[in-house]
Amino acid sequence: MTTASKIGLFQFKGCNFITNIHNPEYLAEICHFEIKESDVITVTYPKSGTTWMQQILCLLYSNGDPALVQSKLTVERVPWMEVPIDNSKDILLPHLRVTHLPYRLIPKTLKKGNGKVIYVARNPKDVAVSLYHFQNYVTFLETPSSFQEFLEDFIDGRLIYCSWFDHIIDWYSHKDEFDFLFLTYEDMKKDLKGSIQKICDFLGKKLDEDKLDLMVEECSFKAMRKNPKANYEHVEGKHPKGSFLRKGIVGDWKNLFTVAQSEMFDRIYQERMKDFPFKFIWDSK
Ligand code: PPS
Repeated sequence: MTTASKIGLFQFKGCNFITNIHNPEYLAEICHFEIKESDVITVTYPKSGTTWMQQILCLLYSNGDPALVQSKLTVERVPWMEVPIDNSKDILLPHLRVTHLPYRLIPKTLKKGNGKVIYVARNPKDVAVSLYHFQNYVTFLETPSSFQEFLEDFIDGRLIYCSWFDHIIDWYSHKDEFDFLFLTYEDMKKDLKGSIQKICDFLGKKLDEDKLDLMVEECSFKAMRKNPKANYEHVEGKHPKGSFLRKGIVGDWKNLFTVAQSEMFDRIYQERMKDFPFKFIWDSK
C-alpha cells in the first residue's frame, strides 16, 4: 500500500482506493474470489450509473417487488466486490455484485468467463461533474480547491480508481472474455424501459408488462431520490448540504465546464479514444 497524491486515498497495485472504505488485505484477496456461473457483476467507473443499476438488478431479482429497495440500503442489497462484507448479516442477493475495479484486479475466475458482466459507461464530462460535486459533498475525500484543478486530476487519473480512459479502454478490450452487456447511462435515460428489457434478455429474465412498468417507476430518478435507502440519507460522512442522488441528468457538464475546459477535454478525449471501437451518443454532439 502506498499513499496516493490526494487526501483520503491510498494506492494498491497502481489503483487509487478510499482509505475509509477499502483495505489492502481485502483487495489482495479479490483475485482469488470464486465467481459462479449465476453471478452478475456490474462494472462501472465511479459516477456512471452504478446505483441505478443496483436498483434495477435488485428489483429484477426480487421479481419487481419494491419492498427490498425501500427497506435496505442500496449497498446492502447489491454489495461492492471490493468492500469487505459483514458476514454476520444475511447477504440478500448473493449473486449480485458491483465493482469499480480495473480489469487487472478482478477475480481470476471472472476472467475465465464465469458469471455475467454488465458494464455501464457515461459521458466522462458528466462523470467528472458528478464526481466533483460528490467530493464536495462527502467528508472522506479531498474537497477540490477549484474545478480546473479537479478536472486536471480527473484527466490525469489522480482521483478515485484513477483514469476514466484506462478503465473503459481496458475493460472494453477484454469484453470478449465475458458474457458481456455494454450499456450507457445516456441510453438508460433515453429509454429506461427498453434498457431494462435489454437487461432482462441478457439475464434470461421475463417480466410481465405490469412488473416492467412498476420497475420503470421505481428506477426513475424521482422515485430513487425520494427513497432514503437509495439516496443514502441516513449515512454518515457527508456535509449537510447536497444529496447523493444529485441531478440525474445528461449534459450537466455544460453548467460547469468553461469553453476552454471543454475544448481541452475534447482534444484529450479524441486522442485517447481514437481507436475505441464503440460510437457513443455523446461522440456525435
Ligand atoms: S457511485 O458513487 O460511483 O456509486 O455513483 P453512481 O451511482 O455510479 O453514479 C451516481 C450518478 O448517477 C445518478 N443516478 C441516476 N441518474 C438518473 N436516473 C437514476 N435513476 C439515477 N440513479 C442515480 C446520480 O444522480 C449521480 O449523477 P449526478 O449527475 O451527480 O446526479
